[in-house]
This record gives sequence, structure tokens and C-alpha cells, in this order.
Amino acid sequence: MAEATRSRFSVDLDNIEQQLNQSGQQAASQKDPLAELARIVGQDDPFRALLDAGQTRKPEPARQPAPQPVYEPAPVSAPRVESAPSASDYQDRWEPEWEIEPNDWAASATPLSAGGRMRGYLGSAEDRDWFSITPDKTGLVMGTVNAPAGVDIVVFRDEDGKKVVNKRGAGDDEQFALDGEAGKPLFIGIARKLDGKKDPKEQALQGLDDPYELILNVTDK
Ligand SMILES: [Ca+2]
Ligand SMILES: [Ca+2]
Repeated sequence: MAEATRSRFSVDLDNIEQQLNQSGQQAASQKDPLAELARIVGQDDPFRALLDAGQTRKPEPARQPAPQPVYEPAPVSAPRVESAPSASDYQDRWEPEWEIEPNDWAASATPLSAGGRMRGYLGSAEDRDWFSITPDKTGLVMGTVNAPAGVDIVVFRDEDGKKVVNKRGAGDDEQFALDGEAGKPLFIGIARKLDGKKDPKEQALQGLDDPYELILNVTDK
């Protein structure tokens, strides 16, 4: 019996060994496809992750345009810097002053600081706006009037309104120069050119609600 059990045991051991080998071979043979599957699955994941990332990133460009209007005011204010003749006048030009009506005569002119900006309305056909500036140094006073659209600006360079500047047409800027003397006030009048053949009250007026802007800069010349 002992030999039989040994032989059986040995046979069993052989069978078990064979089974183990077979199962090991099967397992080994199964490992390869599993490994390939694992690779495929492993490769799919990063692609899916990229796809998912791409899908999640797509909405971002749609969100980005929203903040853009916040940055738009910057270019809007840029032309103000361009119109500044000098850096010393930079601060004044960011806060333009406004005309003080009635200012239809030189005696009631709205005072303007040197190197400043002044805005006003030609609110009627015969509205005339006078401004005064007293330079603190002797030199040329350079002036520019930015006209509202459709308005032909006329500039008076002297207190009596006899020296008229009107080089350009409707909607265009007018530029002029005055001889400034330290401590002596200068007077500048602004009006709109009307059709002399028509009654001012019957003329179609443009830019009644659009302000013009007078820019003055005292130079050393
Ligand atoms: Ca006015
Ligand atoms: Ca006026």
C-alpha cells in the first residue's frame, strides 16, 4: 500500500505538476493578450484624457471673450494721449473743463488754464463761446479746435472778433497760433459758420448735442 500510495502520490504529483505547468502556460499565454489589452486600455486612457481635456478646454475660448470688453476702454482713451502736445500737459488733458454759459462775449469769457482742454456746445445757430487764457510765459499759444461732425467751426483770434480762422470745412479741426505775452490775457472765440443766404433760424444745424474741444498749449517760441 505504501508503494501504491507513493506511486499514486507521485502520479498525482506528476499530474498536479503537469496541470500546474499547463495552467502556468495558459496563464502565461493569457498574459500576453492581457498585457496587450492592458496596453490598449492604457493607451486609450491618455487619449481619452486628451479628448476629455480638449472637450473641457473648448468652452474656455468661449469664456475668454467675456473679459475682453473690459480692456476695450483702454484704446478708447488712447487718442487723448496722442492729442497731448507735451508730457507736462498730460494731467490737465485727462480732465477737460467745460464752458460756462453765458460766454457769448469776450467780457464773459470762460477762463482756460495754460495747456488745458475745454469743451463746449454750439447749442444754437448764433451761439458764440469765448475763452480767455493768460500765459505765464511769453511765447506762441498753439490752439486746436476739434469740431463735431457736420459743424464748420470758426475761430476768432482776437477780442474784437475781427481775426477769423476758418481754414477747413465741416467736421474738420481748426488750428491757429496766438502771440502770447506773460501775464496778458488772450481771447479766443468759437462759433459755427452759417449759410449767409439763409435765416439762421431756418437752417438745419448739426452737432447741437456734440461738444467741440478746444486745446491750447503755450510754447517757448
Ligand atoms: Ca456754448
Ligand atoms: Ca455761448
